Formats: sequence, structure tokens, C-alpha cells
Amino acid sequence: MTPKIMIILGSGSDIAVAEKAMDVLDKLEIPYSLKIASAHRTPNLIRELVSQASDAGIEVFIGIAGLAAHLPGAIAAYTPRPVIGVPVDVKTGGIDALQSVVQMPYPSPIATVGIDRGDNAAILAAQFIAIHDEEVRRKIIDLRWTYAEKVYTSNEEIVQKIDRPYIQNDFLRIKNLEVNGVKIDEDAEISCKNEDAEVVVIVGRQTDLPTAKKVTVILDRLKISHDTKVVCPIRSNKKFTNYVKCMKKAKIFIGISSNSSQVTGGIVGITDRPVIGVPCTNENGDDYMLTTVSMPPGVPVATVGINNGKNAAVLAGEILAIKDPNITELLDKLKDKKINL
Ligand code: AIR
Repeated sequence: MTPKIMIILGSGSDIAVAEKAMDVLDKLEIPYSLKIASAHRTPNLIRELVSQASDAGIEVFIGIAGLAAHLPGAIAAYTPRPVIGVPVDVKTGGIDALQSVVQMPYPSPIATVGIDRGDNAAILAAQFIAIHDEEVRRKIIDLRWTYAEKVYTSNEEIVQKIDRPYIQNDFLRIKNLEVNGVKIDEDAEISCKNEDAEVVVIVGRQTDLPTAKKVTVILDRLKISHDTKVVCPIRSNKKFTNYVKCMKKAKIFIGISSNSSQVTGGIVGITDRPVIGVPCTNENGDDYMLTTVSMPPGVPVATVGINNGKNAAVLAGEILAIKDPNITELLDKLKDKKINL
């Protein structure tokens, strides 16, 4: 059977992070292949392996590496398919690897997940595949529920067992709370005119709109339908939730996030579709890459480089191109600079 996903490790010493990815893919019953090849020690092997794997039908690549982790970028050089990068903590807490993976130049994005987050890389790869596979989509929803369930059970197993004189454990006991899923609020004043948009771009504040513009320029070049809204999940929670929920045909969400990156974090909690995050810089020049990428297990955000809206759009194109040769062709032209940008 041809696997759908190929995981490549920069070294055998990265195997513990790969185990987390394989645990998830086993649960989701998605066939995968695992190889070891180093961007620096064996560049020819990467070229051969990735080219042949792409031709054979691999749909998504996951590159896992530490230190100067150029592996995911090297994979991207030889495939039109989306590449997910997992930085590994070998030195400096993995920050060296994270920067090497996430800060890719246009038009070669790496969908970066948090340091050592092999589990989130596998969920993200499955989300890419689920765009054209409803069965995988259902399995992801079930798997993600197990992460949520743990939150509920820890209230019983940890909090309820605490015996202290002033803790009031009968007050709003979690297991007795009725918690409903978020529903569209017909009264919230936000419209969803472009309901058929395949890619939905959400911007938390006006000042980040230039980054959104970079996204939409490239989506137009790729002939991908899109809708953009400036709406903040903290200042206008109802509008934000309503918007995400009413864009029912969205295949991919792109969140443009600054500060604590509540935009991307907010989207990923209320959709099972893949979420791409573009971290922005603020007026003082601080960037928000860490608050975008460092998501907990179960809720990945595919992070691209700082302010790199163009790479977010290319990544969205690569994901949709898995089953759409027309987009693959347009991406080829973009990458070869055959069309004038
Ligand atoms: N690595 C291997 N080739 C290039 C890089 N950056 C990474 C591996 C591993 C780290 O270097 O992905 O995380 C150390 O590798 P090793 O083989 O010395 O244990």
C-alpha cells in the first residue's frame, strides 16, 4: 500500500519525537512511511527520497530535526506537496531548530508546529488529508475529543480529590455542568456574504491588514476563493465565533495574529479544519512567532514566518493542490517565477 504521509528524521536520535507522530497516525489508521536522512550529512539522499516519494503519491511530508534544522526546507525543495516541520529540542531548548524551520523564504513555506510536537504534526497532516477524505475527518474529530475529555476527567481525578479546609469543591462542579457546543448566534451583527469561500482569512486588528493583503494577492493568483474579516476573539467574541461557524464551506483558515495570538488559538478551538497562523510584529518590533506556534497537543497551528502572508497563501495552495492539478500547475509557475508578481 502506498503510504499517504512520509516522516523523515534528521537523525536516529530524533526517534522519540517521531514516536509521538506515529502514535497519532496509528490511532487515525493512516498509512505512513518513516525514513532517516540528513539535510547536511546526506543531501543527495533527501533529493532522491523526496522526489521519488512525491512521484509515488505521498500527500504530506513531515520533517523532524534539531539544531540547524534545515531538513523540512530541504524536503520542500524537492516536492510540490505540503511539508510540516517539527523542531527538536537538542540545544537552546529547541529555539535554534524552531527558527530554522519556521523562517522560510517565499514561496517555500514550512507548516511549523511547536518544539518536539510530533503529535501535532501528525494531526495537522491528517487535517490536510481530511479536506478530501470525510472518514479521516471523522476520526480526527474523535481523536481531538480525547484531548478535551482529559480536561473534564482531570477535574474529577485531580481537583475533586483535593482536601483543604477552604476549597469549595461542590461549587459549579464540572461534571454537573451542561456544556453546549458553540452554535451560530443569529443575532450577532456580522455577515457571512462569501459563504462559499474555500479559504477564510481572519485578522485580529486593522494594523495587521497589510499582512492579510499579502495572503489574498497570492490566493487570487492561485484562483482560490477567499473571504477576509477583521474580528478579534477577545474584543468581539460573539462576532468572531459566529464568523468561524458560519463559514461552513471553509477548507482552510488563516489567522493573522499579534500579541498573545488569540486569533489562531481561537479558530483552532472551534473548527476541525487546518489553521495556518501568520505571526505579526507590533509597533515596537516584537514578534509573536512563539505565541502562535507553541500550541498544546491536540490543537496544532501551522505557523509560517513572521509577517509572511505570502507563504501562508502558498501553503494553503499546496494543501488544496494535493487533489487539484490546476493549483499544482499555478504553484509551479509561482515557484519558477514564470508569472510576474
Ligand atoms: N541534524 C542532522 N543533520 C542535520 C541536522 N540539523 C540534526 C538531527 C538531530 C541533531 O542534528 O535532526 O536532531 C543531532 O543529530 P545526531 O545524529 O548527532 O544525534
